[in-house]
Amino acid sequence: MPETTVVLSEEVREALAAHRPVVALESTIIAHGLPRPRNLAVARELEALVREGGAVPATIAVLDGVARIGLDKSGLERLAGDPGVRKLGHRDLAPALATGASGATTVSATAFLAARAGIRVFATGGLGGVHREWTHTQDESADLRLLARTRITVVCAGVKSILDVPATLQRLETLGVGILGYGTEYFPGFYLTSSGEPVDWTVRSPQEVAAVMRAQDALAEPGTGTGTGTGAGTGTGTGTALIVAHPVPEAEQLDPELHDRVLAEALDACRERGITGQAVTPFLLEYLMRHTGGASLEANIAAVRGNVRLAARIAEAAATTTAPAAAAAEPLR
Ligand code: PSU
Ligand code: MN
Repeated sequence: MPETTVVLSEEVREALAAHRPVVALESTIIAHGLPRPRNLAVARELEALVREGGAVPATIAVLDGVARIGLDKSGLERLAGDPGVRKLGHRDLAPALATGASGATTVSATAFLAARAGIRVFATGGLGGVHREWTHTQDESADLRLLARTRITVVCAGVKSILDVPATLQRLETLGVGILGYGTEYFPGFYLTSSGEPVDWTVRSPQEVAAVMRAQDALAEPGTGTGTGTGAGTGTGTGTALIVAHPVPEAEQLDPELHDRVLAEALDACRERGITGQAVTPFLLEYLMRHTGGASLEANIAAVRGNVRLAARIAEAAATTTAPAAAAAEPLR
C-alpha cells in the first residue's frame, strides 16, 4: 500500500519501531455506537486508559480518504462529532480510500488495518456476529470472516447480545478462531457478564494470553507473517485471530431481566420498521439505550473500559517476551 493511503501517527510508528506495546482501538463504537457528546469523552478516556497501562493507543479511522492508524486531537473530534462519518467494514475501505470519504472502522476494518500496520493487540466492546433470524436475512457480520484470516488478538466482552450467541460461537469454531475466556468459564454476554454459553479455554493473566499468542506464531506456517509477537510484526497479519473474551464485572452489568425484556422489544421494532444491513446494529444498540434509561450505555462503556485496560496489559506482556524464531518451526513430516 502506498504510504499516503495508510498513515501511522508518529507516536504509533515510533512505538512499533521500538517494539513497545501498542493497542489498536476501533472507531465505529465512537461514531455509531455511543451518543454524542459522550462519545468524544469516552474516546479520549479509552486512549488515556491505554496510556495508563503503559501502551500507545492507535485509534483507527478513515479521514478524507486516508486510513489513519492513530488519530490526533482534531481527528478524534471529527470522528465523534461529524454526523457525515460513515460506517466502514473491511469491504468499504477501498471505495472509501478511492473517493476520499471519511468513516469509522468496524471490527473487521480496524483489525485489517491494525494487522497491516503490524499491531497485534486490539480492544473493542463486542464483536459482530450471526444475527438472530439469520435463516431469513443471512445477516452475519463481516467481522467473523475477517478474524478468521487475520493474526490479531482481540479483547472484547464477547459478541453483542443482540445477536444469536450460540450460532456465532459455532461459526467461530468452523472458522478456526480461538477463544479464551479471561477469568471465566463462560462466554461473556456483552452487556451481561455471562451469555450462559461455556468456553473451552480459560486464562487468568496477560502472560497466559501472551503465551498463547507465541504458540500461535510457533504453529504458523513459515513465511505467513508471524511477526515478532510484540505488536511490531511484519505487517502481513496472515493467520487467525485470538479472541480474549473478557466479561463486564457483575456489579456493572445490565440487569439481565431488563436486558431480555427490552431486547425482545428492540428486535420486534427492528423487524416492524424493516431495518436491514449496516443499520441493524446501531438501531438495536440505540433502542436498548433509550429503553433502559441509559443503563445499557453504562454497561457498554464499563465493558469497553475493562477491555482496553486488559488489552494494554496483554500488549505489554507480549512485548516483553521474545517470540520463537520463525526458523525454529520444523516442517511437519
Ligand atoms: N461494539 C460496540 N459498539 C459498536 C460495535 C461493536 O460496543 O457499535 C460495532 C463494531 O464496529 C462491530 C460492528 O464491528 O458494530 C458490527 O456491525 P455489523 O453487525 O453491521 O457488522
Ligand atoms: Mn450485518
